[in-house]
Amino acid sequence: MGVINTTPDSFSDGGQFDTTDKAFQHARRLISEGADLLDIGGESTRPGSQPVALDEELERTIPLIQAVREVSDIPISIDTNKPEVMRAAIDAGASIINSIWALRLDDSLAVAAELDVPVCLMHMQGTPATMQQDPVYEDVVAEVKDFLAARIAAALDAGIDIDKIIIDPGFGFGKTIEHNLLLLKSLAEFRELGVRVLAGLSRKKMIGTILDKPADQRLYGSLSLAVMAAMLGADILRVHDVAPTADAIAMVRALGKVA
Ligand code: PT1
Repeated sequence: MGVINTTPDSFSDGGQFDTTDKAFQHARRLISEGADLLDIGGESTRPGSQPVALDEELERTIPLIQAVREVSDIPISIDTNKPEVMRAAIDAGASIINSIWALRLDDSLAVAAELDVPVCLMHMQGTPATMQQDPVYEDVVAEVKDFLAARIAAALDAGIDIDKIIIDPGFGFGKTIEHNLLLLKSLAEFRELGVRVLAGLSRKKMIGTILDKPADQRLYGSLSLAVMAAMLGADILRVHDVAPTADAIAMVRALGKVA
């Protein structure tokens, strides 16, 4: 899963059209690099980020989804928590809903069930604005696993098929480095919940802290974590650097093919 950024950067004065065009070019690049799926979101959910208004989120995502749809059949996931964005994105050609709130907000669970598409349910402690202030768990693996089991049950209750459910421990979402490492180490356990597992580790702060490197120097750290996650059974990797990750994962797959 290749990540597409749709947030206007503070140095560009080209407005949303300029940003959407850049995002579109980036999408084409990730497709040519071998992405199986693109994740498009219009609201940043990084630590410390603030919510964005509905109109803004629609403007950032829908024209981009339409533009990608015109040149490619690649599956697109919409990274959103707003039911209106879910509807508009699926209507525009997206086919997966990625919810960092695990469909806990408003009537998002009912809307996702009605749209009848695969959903990714992610664990988060707190909210993006405050989640990194003081994350506390007694047993992070058990708590995240219990939460995801409960959200799988809620999704099944709402009428979503088991084969349309994906879970994600939510690396960096209300977790210290130690929490993130414990979750990664135990990633194989999440497979016991009987649904596909997604891991998003690419360029995250845990890599920056361990290596003492800024976001643009986290490629090798990201690749290492991608390999570990794949070997521990992750089905989908959310990444920024598609070409190098595809090579790394091809090597993991080769290992899986020998007796
Ligand atoms: C993710 C994810 C996501 N991550 C899913 N969706 C982000 N399903 C957005 C940091 O610690 O892992 N899974 N959508 C990006 N969010 C973050 C969080 C970015 C933490 C950076 C950090 O640096």
